[in-house]
Amino acid sequence: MRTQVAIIGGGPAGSLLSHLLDDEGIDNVVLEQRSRDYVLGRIRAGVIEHGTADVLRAAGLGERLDREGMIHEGVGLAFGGRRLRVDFASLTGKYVMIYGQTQIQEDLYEAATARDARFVFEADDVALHDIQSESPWVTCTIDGASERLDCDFVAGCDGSHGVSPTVIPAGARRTFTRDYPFGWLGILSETAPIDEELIYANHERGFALCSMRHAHLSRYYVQCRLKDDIEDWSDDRFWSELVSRLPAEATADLETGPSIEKSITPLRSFVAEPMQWGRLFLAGDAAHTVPPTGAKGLNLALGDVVYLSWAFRDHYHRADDRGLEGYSDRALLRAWKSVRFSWWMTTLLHRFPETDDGFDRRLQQTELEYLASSRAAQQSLAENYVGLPL
Ligand code: RFL
Ligand code: PHB
Repeated sequence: MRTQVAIIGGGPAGSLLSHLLDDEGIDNVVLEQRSRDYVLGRIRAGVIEHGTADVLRAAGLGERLDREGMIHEGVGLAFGGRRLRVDFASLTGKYVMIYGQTQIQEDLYEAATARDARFVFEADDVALHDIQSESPWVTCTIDGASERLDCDFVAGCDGSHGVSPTVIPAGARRTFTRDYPFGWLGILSETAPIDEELIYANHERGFALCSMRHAHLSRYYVQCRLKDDIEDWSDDRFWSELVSRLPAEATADLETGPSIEKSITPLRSFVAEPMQWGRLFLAGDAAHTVPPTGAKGLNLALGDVVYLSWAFRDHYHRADDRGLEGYSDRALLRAWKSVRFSWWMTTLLHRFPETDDGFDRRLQQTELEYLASSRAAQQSLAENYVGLPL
């Protein structure tokens, strides 16, 4: 096989890149390790930034988003037994949308099928070759047979456990990591959401988050210990822990029910620099991971591929390589802002019992008091939460 851009990974980043390149008439092939159903079965992000919604609409992927997605013009912060609403509309004139990563992925796969895009699922043993040359190539195993794909460029969109980032030699790469000493236990339940908007809670017992997918599907998270086993968390224990971390006024009408999904995610910040090496360009979680507290990971991944699609367009249609040459610096500048915001939200809202002698807790309480009393502080949160411009 031969193509212009070989895309490794068919998650949101790889699938959107394929879509945007096809729009520009740039040939591409997506190699995805998992099956289509497996990718669609992963429950992940739920919050779409204002600008991300615009990107999806401009790509012709806005129809179902605007039909089923919910516009949220604010978010709740619960602490010290009370609730603060940060009003995005008056602070920024923007909003976020509640629309699951699962739905975005479905829309992307449906669009790919409709335009007859070349997606190869269950591509095993993907390996990159001659990345520093002008003619890189990729090998993989499909249905037990070895295949070779020659290309001009490789886009590494294969997530935080992918193969692409490992191609860059350790000496050419610098990594920055912060592992947080806790995880999130998340459940999905077919119940009405607790409120019309999301609630992020800071509590003595730990962080909690009330989110949703639609009017009859709720997503809740509680901070848990890294060594916790999913078996330790019955649904009853989950609900009672959630209730104990939220203000009483919020839980009065909480609808509980059986969980239909339950998983534990460790929290981590990670950045690998640079995002380009020879003819390999990394995008999304392959280059950086943020803890989910700021709802940034998916948005950041999609932002990267917008930059990358512009750079490939300029390369192929305008003989202009400045976009490709500047891609890594440009994407990293934006990524670090999301890394900072996600770290700040995480530090503000979680308990750090192992390292806190009381000083950090007082700082959290003071920061939350400051937020409650300062429009400038709320505006900074709102501006980052709805998303910084591309
Ligand atoms: P993905 O989604 O991990 O996709 C990478 C794809 O590459 C495939 N792959 C390979 N393919 C071929 N060969 C290999 N060797 C391969 N290795 C891997 C994988 O199978 C996969 O299909 O990365 P991408 O596209 O960069 O997208 C990133 C997002 O998925 C991620 O940042 C978000 O889910 C993060 N995230 C959230 N982001 C938000 O913006 N808002 C949120 O509200 C939000 N909530 C969350 C989250 C992530 C969570 N988890 C489980 C990590 C909540 C949670 C709980
Ligand atoms: C979610 O709905 O899954 C969600 C919402 C907000 C976050 C993280 C996850 O910050």
